Amino acid sequence: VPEKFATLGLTYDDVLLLPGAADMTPQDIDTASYVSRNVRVNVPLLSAAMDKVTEARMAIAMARQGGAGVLHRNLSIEEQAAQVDRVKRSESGMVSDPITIRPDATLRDADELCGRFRISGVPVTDAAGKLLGIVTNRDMAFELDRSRQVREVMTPMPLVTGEVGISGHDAMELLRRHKIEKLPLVDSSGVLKGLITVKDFVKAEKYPRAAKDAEGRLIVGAAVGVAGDSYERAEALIEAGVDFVVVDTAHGHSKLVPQMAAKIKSNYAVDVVAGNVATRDGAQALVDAGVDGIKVGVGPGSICTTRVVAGIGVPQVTAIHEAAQAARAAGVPVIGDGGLQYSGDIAKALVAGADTVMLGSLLAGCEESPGELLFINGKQFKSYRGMGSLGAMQSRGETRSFSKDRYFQEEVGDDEKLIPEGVEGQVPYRGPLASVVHQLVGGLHQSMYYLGGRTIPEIKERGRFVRITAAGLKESHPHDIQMTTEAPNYSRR
Ligand code: RVP
Repeated sequence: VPEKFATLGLTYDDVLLLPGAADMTPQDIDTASYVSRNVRVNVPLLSAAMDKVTEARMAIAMARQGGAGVLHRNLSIEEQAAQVDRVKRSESGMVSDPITIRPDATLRDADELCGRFRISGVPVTDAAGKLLGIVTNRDMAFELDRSRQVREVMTPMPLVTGEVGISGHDAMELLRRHKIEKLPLVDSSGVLKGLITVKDFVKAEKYPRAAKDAEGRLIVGAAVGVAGDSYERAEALIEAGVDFVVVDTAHGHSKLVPQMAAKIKSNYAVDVVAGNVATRDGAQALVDAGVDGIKVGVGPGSICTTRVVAGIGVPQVTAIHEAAQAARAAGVPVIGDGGLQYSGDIAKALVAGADTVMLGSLLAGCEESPGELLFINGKQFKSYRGMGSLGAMQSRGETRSFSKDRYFQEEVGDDEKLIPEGVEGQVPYRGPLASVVHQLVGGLHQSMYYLGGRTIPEIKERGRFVRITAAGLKESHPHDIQMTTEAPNYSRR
């Protein structure tokens, strides 16, 4: 008979990391890690698949900072796939499948296209894809009659073009020499094959740590469920170029999750992350299903009430450590999802066995998260809520909620009968993501130096914990002082 009581469950506030010998300099530190078997990031941070945290804008910002966003799924398949598309097109060495327009389209059409994709000009092609010209802001700005055709105002061929496969350096030279912003790439028969823009070079310099795929496009993940048309959702996301699909449920140790993961994997060469689990057995079941990453966390989330509503969960440091026992042996990366409050919690999660962490509340207050700024008593906030909260699960008018099945309540017809497992609220406004990530990654650098590890695999190997008491936790936080100035990385909760 198995033991009735598992080991003592510990979480972030129950432990500290022991300082270790550091035979290195802070400059040696490298924070790169893996989200899943084939998806590498430069900082081990993911933004949560929640409707108040990650849409395209946050995902773009996260990838530019070196991590990745996981697009939430509380919206239609078309909308979510369009967001993947926006991230994948946002920045790249070369756009391999550029947006184009036909010569008989109107300027109004061109305006609409540029607005939708936030671009400043579009190559003009015929039905066979042959490049006829380019229409940019410069061609369009002074044209009052928006019903005129693109062919009448475009800059026609011959244009300065490059060959497919041109080096970044040569492309930049051409842009510079001809003082142009866009370089279409064509094959020997004049068919448009790609586009290089000056903006991409500027961004590459501005975001040197950006997490990118083999083609230089930003990395992005997206969540799917297990019910209804979830498989069609996965197909649409993959079609749009998503780097990893996350089979996202509150109970990953249920047969539907490995089934969905296996179905996607058997048909597509895309990384599939699945979760959430909080035990070794739960992780093993996902390893056996062949997943590429395992997401760990049942109940640690700041907005989560699963542990009180259902009495279920495992304190997060123990959950990560247990799950990692199964995952590590199989070479499957682990994501520590939820419950992080301070930068120091990142290193604790990694030493416990995670490869990356997923953040909700720490990022919900950023400029780039969905939702308006709220002003309350002169202070700025942004709203944040659990995906299992009433607000997120309720259908509003015409809009259907797609997050009910995360909590197995797809079949509940009447919104009054839902059993919420999350709450709704607000978090302080924190400004642009870049400054928040700067503090989080800076804190992680400090942790790694104290631990004496150059890389994340090294700190996972070498890091040791000490368990602390309530008195130890009190000693950890500022004490015996009345704080007068907010630190950018510390506020008491
Ligand atoms: P936190 O960072 O502590 O805010 O936690 C975020 C995580 O909480 C999410 O990534 C998700 O796993 C979990 N979550 C989201 N909604 C709910 C809920 O309604 N219970 N929980």
